[in-house]
Order: sequence, then structure tokens, then C-alpha cells
Amino acid sequence: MAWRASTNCAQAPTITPTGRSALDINALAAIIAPALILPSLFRPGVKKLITAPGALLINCALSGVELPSNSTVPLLVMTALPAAVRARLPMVVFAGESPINAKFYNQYIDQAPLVTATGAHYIAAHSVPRMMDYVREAFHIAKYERRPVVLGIPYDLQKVEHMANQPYETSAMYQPKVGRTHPDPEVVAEAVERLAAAKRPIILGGRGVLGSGARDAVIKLADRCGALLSNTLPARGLFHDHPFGLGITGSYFTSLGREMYESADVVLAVGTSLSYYVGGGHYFAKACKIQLDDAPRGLRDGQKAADIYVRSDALVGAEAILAGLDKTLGVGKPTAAAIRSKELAHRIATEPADSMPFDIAPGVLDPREVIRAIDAVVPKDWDIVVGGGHQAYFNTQMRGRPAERYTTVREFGAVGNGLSYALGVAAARWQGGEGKIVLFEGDGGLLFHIQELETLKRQGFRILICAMNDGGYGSEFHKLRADGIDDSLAVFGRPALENIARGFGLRGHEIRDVSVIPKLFADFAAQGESEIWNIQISDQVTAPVIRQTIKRGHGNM
Ligand SMILES: Cc1ncc(C[n+]2csc(CCOP(=O)(O)OP(=O)(O)O)c2C)c(N)n1
Ligand SMILES: [Mg+2]
Repeated sequence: MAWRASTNCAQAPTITPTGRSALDINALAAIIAPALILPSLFRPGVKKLITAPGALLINCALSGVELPSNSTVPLLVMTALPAAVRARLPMVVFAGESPINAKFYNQYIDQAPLVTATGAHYIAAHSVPRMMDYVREAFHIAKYERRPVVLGIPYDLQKVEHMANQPYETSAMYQPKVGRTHPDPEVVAEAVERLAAAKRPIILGGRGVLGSGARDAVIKLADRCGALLSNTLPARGLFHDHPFGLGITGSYFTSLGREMYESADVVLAVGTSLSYYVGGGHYFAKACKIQLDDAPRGLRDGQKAADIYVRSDALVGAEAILAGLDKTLGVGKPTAAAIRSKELAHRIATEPADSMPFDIAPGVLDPREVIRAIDAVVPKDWDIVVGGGHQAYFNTQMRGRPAERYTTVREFGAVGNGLSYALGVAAARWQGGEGKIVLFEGDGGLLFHIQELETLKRQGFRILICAMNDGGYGSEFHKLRADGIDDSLAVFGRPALENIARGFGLRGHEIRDVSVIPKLFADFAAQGESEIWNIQISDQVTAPVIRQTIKRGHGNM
């Protein structure tokens, strides 16, 4: 069966049989993927999941586009769903349930507790007359609460063609149109006072800046009050084209970013929840922290988020502070800020993110050098998609790439989903064999769902998969080594990923020399098939984030 859903809600979802057999579909990993490029749009992605012989089967669809996907076990949902919950991705999963009228069904399983344990919402759609209400409710909750909803429909009920409660009224008809949240003038005045007096202010932007279309207003505010700019990891690239953009704040700091934050006196955080990884002020202890967000919580990930809270939509709030500065100081009159300088702009433009030296064995590469070489040849309008593990740090330091072309979901910290994320981006971009997508994934994470290469081949998407191959679970063996524990169980060798790609009918190359990258990329871009680069990197180079984790102990801030 197929389920067509329209995320623009112009059409009614309909359920029609297609005759596709369970064996034809195989796969879930793509489950989370199409929702990923949506956060900035705050529209739900649509996924389809059917219980069927031998596996939980998942299809994913976006805006009426359907993707047959590959088979998998429920376990995978158990990492994709909590990741979507924590990342607040609006998403509807269409899930089959065993037939409600059957006396016996071999694969009966109570899905609801599995789903709700992840924090996702479960709707057991067991009443045929209410079927369309369930569908509307699923979309309503996904959008309103920005979390995944699993809609469980028994297999036999899926075959019922006519629903009583037609015509369908979309969830959009019930979405309250309340406009943007405006801030309290008193707290705005407090923020204005702090910013006017700040000598070393920094403005930190998160996904909320993208969501409310506040980027230009935030830049204007930073220029007005002489602040530096920076962003959270999910909003990587938000201020990539600004001369005072410091890049990522928190555990993925550049060394210069960390240095500048250490002396900051005011940090204005806009459109970010200020999660554990931004550090709760751990990295900028001296600063007065002002959080401008539509849902500030105070206590976030076990830490105090800020000192002053401005509850507001990012755009309206930034404009209000800007107007407040002009009113307090006089139009165009400078604040006390003295953090911007020509020298600093030069350092931002030229200093490498991390220049810690390492001994690199012959035949393997420094991942930082690999990323620089790839960054130099991949056009800036290509999507960069990133999986997990230790390798995920290095590519975040690519330059001149906008946040809208960067996709990662690091919430919940599950490795192995990178290929699924890239498939989702490919499906959403709908560029087929002309896809402009580069995936960075660890060798271990890639092997978790290597079967998705078959989905990739069958769908005809073009993705360049850069496997950052350090011969094992780097994130694990670096910590084991630091603790003086035998790392051998985390080192599994360097499988010939390029040959695995060829086995699936895709292209593959091993890379042990960065000088081949320009030619290899030109060849890749001139044809229409996906390709794996099995990039042999050193297992000695550690990212600053893992050096920091090792120093303070995992889970301690
Ligand atoms: C689903 C899941 N399984 C296991 C882990 C534990 N884990 C964290 S990082 C990591 C290593 C990943 O290896 P790879 O993809 O090669 O990336 P690397 O760290 O080597 O760069 C593992 C196994 C996890 N976070 N999530
Ligand atoms: Mg690895």
C-alpha cells in the first residue's frame, strides 16, 4: 500500500494499495532523513513504516514524494526516533500494526511502549470512522510540538478504502495563527543596557535564527553593538560570510573561538536552547549571558542556561534590542565595545581551527588536511551532510558554506545514521543523478547501515560519500587509550569500502594522497553515480573536542 501525504496540507492524505510486496521494500534507515533539512522550515517530514514478514519496513516520503527504503530491525528506530525527539524534528511516521481482527498474528508486538520510550508520540489508529482525525492529529502534534509522531494503523484497517469522516480537514486549518512572540519591554531594556556597556560582546545564533528569518537582523544588531558573531553546531555556517564570524561555540570551538569567548563580557544567545554542548557558560564563565528565545527554560541539560531571559521570537527580539540601543545611545552612536579589530578579522580569516601537531605515519593522512583539500574543490552550494563519531568534528571547519546547506543530527549521539541523513537530503532536494551532496561519515558508522548503498543505487541519487577511515571506532579507542585500556576491540581494521561500493554498482576509490582529490572530484561531478572515497586517515590525530572530553571525563562539564 502507499500513503500519500502532503506537507503543505493542500491535499488530503489518501490510502491506496499499490501491490508492492514486503520483499520489494527493505529498509528503514531512511526514516529520519527527509525531516532533516526541514528544521529551518518547521514543516514535518513524512515517513511510512509497515510491519511485514521478517522485519519492520519503512518507507519515507516527503511532500508527496515516496521512497521505497530498506529493511531493518526495530532497533534502528530506537536511535532515529530519540534523535528526532531531541532535535525537535517535526515528523510523522506511518507505522503498520498487526491486523486488529486477526485471532493470531505471528509478528504481533506492542509498538506503543517502544515508541513512547523514545519520547515520540504514538497514536493507535484503531477506529475506522476516526481514521482521518488520527491523521490530522498526527500532523498537528508533529508541527505544534515539533516532535515525531508515530501513527500506528493495523494492517487490515489499511485496506479499508472509504473513510466515514471525509472530506479531510487538514491540520493547517486548526493551527492557531498567533503571530510572532513579542518581548517584554522591561527585559529588553535590561539587555540593551548590558549590550551598550559591553566591551567584549559576542552574539551566538542557533537554529531559531534560521527558523524566524532573523539572520540579517542579528548581523545588524552585532554590527550595531560591535559584537563578534558565532553559532551553534546545528546552525553551522550561519554567519560564514561575516568577517567577525567565529564559527561554532561550545565543544566544537576553534582555538581562536575559545580564546575570544574566554574574555567575553556579554554573550547574547539568540534562538538557541543553550544545550549541554554549548557549555552553559562553562566556556565563557566571565560573561553575562542573555538568552533571547521563544521558549527559554532556565534549567537546561542540568545547567543554568543564562542570567537574563528575553522571551521572544528571534527576529522581533533582535529588532527590539536594536531599536533600544538607538533610543538609549542615540542613532549610530557607538556602544562601549572594543573587541573587533582588523587584526582579529585577519586571524579569523587565516588561522586554522586547530594546529596541534601529530605524528602521521606514512600512507595515512591528517584528517584536517583532507578536509581542507575537499573544501577547496567542492562548490559552496553543495549540501554537506555529516554522520557521527570523532570524525564529525573535522569537516565542521569547512569555510564559506551556509547553514542551509549543512545537515547533521547529533542529538542523542547515535552513530550510524549518516547515510540515512544523506539519503533524506537527496530525496528532499530531488536532484537525482545530478545531486550535489557530500556525506562525511566514519568507517564504523558507515558499516552500521552499509546496506543502504542498495537504496542509494536503486533510487539513483548521486552522493559523494567521504568515509573518514581511521581503522575503527575512533571516538572509543581514543578514550580507551587515554585511560590506558586495551583498545583492540575498538580497532577493526580498514575494510576496502571502495570495493564494497563497487559491489553495489556504485563507484569507489581509496585515497592515501590528498593531491588526487581535485581530479577525483572533477571525475565524480562529471557523471551521475554515487561514489565512496575510502579516505585513509591517521588514528593518531585527535580533535580538540575529544582532547577536552578526555581531560575532564566523559559526561562532566
Ligand atoms: C548506535 C550507537 N552505537 C554505538 C555508539 C558508541 N560510539 C560512539 S562513537 C563510536 C565510533 C564510531 O566510529 P566511526 O563511525 O568510525 O567514527 P570515528 O569515531 O572513528 O571517527 C561508537 C561505536 C553510539 N554512539 N551509537
Ligand atoms: Mg572510525
